[in-house]
Amino acid sequence: MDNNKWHDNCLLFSIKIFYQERQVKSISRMLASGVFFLVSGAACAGTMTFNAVDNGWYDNSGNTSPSNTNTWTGFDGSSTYRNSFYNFDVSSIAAGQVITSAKITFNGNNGNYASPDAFETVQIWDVTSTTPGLASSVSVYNDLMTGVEYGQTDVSATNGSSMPTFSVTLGSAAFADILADGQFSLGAHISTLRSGVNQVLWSGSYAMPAAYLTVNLQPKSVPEPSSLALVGLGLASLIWRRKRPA
Ligand SMILES: [Ca+2]
Ligand SMILES: [Ca+2]
Repeated sequence: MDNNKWHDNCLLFSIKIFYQERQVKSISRMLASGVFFLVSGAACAGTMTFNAVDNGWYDNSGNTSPSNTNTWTGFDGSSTYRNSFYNFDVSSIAAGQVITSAKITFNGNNGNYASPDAFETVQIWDVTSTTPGLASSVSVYNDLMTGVEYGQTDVSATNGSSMPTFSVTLGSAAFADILADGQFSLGAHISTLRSGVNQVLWSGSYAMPAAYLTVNLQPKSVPEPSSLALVGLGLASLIWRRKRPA
């Protein structure tokens, strides 16, 4: 996918340095490079980011509009409540990967903060029903604010101003769901709504994608015993070569 970025260059870089140093007949430099390989490999985790492939809202009557990318979330002050959804294609995460952390980031300047309140609390929920955004459904609306809550944060802005950029860290309960089947969805719900007052986030928004998912992965291939063995093998071959009759 074009919008995925794989940052694991640090491990490749350390392997390259290690093999370059193998050409140098210096035991101390090779030892140093082996240590560098181990330390840098262990310190470099992979990060993948995924732009939402679809986003939108469901209202409390179950209505959604499949072509509408507006993520209006909250209460219109009279009778309509909306939760928003965010779908991600995470199929490019290789099998067997281990997630160490994840978060969703909402892009700023996407509609307005339309609430007289100093802050609103945004909760991020799991999605276990059908993929949101395809058809109207009251059960999808409910799914976007029930089940497993992955995380929440308070969002502050002046009434009527542009929405800020902000992130919500997803708890470890989300990790297995991200890895489950290549498709991952999140629901956003405001838990600080009071009656009779318009309280809406992303009012008048239109961005596609409205958000992106960041997933940090354990380094894939840092088998410390075998890299130690590589260093040992290199040392053994150097010693053998030095002991050979000229
Ligand atoms: Ca749910
Ligand atoms: Ca409120």
